[in-house]
Amino acid sequence: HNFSGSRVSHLPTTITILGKEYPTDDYTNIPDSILSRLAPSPTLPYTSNHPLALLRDQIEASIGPNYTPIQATSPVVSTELNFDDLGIAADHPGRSPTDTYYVNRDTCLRTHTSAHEVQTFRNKHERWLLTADVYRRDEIDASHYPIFHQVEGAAIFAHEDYAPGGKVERECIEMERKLAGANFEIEDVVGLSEAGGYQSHHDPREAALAVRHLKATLNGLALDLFGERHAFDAAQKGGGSEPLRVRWIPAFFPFTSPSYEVEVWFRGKWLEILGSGVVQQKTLDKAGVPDRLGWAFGLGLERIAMVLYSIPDIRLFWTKDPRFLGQFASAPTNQVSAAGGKAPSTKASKPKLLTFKPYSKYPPCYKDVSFWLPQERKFHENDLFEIVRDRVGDLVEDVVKIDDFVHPKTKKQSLCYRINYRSMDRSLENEEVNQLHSDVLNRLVDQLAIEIR
Ligand code: FA5
Ligand code: MG
Repeated sequence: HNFSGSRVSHLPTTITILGKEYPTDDYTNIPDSILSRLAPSPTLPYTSNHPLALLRDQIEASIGPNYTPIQATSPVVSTELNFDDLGIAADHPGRSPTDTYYVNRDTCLRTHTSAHEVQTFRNKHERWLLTADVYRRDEIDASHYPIFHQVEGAAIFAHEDYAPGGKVERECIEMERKLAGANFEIEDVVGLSEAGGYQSHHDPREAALAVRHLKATLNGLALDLFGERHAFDAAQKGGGSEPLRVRWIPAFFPFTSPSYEVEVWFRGKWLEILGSGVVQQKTLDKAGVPDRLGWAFGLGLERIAMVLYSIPDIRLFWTKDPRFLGQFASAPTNQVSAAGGKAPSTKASKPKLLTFKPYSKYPPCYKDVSFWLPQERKFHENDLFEIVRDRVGDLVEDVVKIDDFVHPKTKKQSLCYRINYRSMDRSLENEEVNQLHSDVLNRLVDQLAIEIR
């Protein structure tokens, strides 16, 4: 059952993570490059002047004081919390060791913030926003990184709150009134059945009201995050009054029904910002709050920050280069106005329109690796990416497959990948790149049993 080619060879029988010892097994696949960066709580979204922190602040401000902000703890979670409690079946592709980092068969690095839904509801939080670092084995390019950050938001209510004229309805009316006055266009691309339909044990009137509350809340968030920026861009182009467009697309998540993805039309593209839906009652039962009904969403901070602040490469979030961080210093909060009095705080509005000015790019240096696949075992390209990441770290910009063919006689399959080496912060020496590349080749041969051509 050795699914993962990059499983550490000569694996010790236990590993220690954040001071705790775990037994290893045939699922264990966390490389040192990841282990060395695990922390007892998320860091970047709580680092002052960091774009992820600015964005988290904006999200918390937009969703409002009714929602408790929660900073997650250790990323090490049980597979029960990350998958089983959320109805993610044992054979779901996201659970494969090619996609998930496992400490062992029962323990993994959280792949999403939804891993904390059951605990957070169990702790009697009814409206909350939880921020965490999440981990996924994935490809290598300007928009993928094995560690990224999500914010999970949720609201659950008692049945009495769903009564006609009750709390939920009143809040919907208030949020919708605000949205009606904005330059905003909402497209519901979605049929209820495509989105999974209401859960059979829910009162359809209550479920419909939960969806209405979810939509009003997240449309408000989209408008707060993108509206001003969008209007500013349009004015720059002399356009002026183009509305901000948001659309709701049917989606599937095992832990919500109905389920939606929200996209925003921004700079000529539909940008997916989050997944959401009405929480499966099984999750709430598991959390000990079977008498509640409500919604949840999960969004990725990096993707939104990259678009909002024009950050061209996801590796930049990890740099300590002052040419990056210096650009995100918040506006002073107690400026003195021309009239002599204290001006109102500009903290909330200034970073929103901040645009990163890229500093010069250092020269790239690419190297190709061509190889025959072994016939006796499965190859998954995430294993190759992992080996490159583990050795090269942030000095790899992307890895792209450039050739794939099967030899007509031997039936052996050949692949060729191009590894693009480039630092964000400095010029790489030839010798350094040669050394990195030769180490990568050795590890690929060693761990994936491939044959270099
Ligand atoms: C989830 O992770 C669900 N847990 C979201 C959810 C929560 C649904 C609660 C329903 C209820 P997904 O894998 O699509 O779903 O990721 C959610 C968001 O995270 C995406 O919309 C995207 O903004 C971001 N995201 C996903 N993968 C990446 C990635 N590799 N890099 C950066 N951001 C990502
Ligand atoms: Mg998705």
